[in-house]
Amino acid sequence: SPVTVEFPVTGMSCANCAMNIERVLSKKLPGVLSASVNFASERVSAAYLPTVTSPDEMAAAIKKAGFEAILPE
Ligand code: 9UX
Repeated sequence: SPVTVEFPVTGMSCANCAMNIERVLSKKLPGVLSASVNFASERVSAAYLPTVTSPDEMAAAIKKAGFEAILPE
């Protein structure tokens, strides 16, 4: 079953950055069902299948795209 996660992401300079991160997560990372990035609050909310992917993989994809995710402990 899907699990949701929410965490901060830093390094966004404009609103299109948020759309870029959404695209990276939802189109390039198998197992991510949906991703929503709020530019103003600098937060990511995502639904994913824990048998397929993980917040660590999301953070790695975000970092590769030039941003920094701050995962919960
Ligand atoms: Mo805005 Mo972000 O011009 O990767 S899209 S800086």
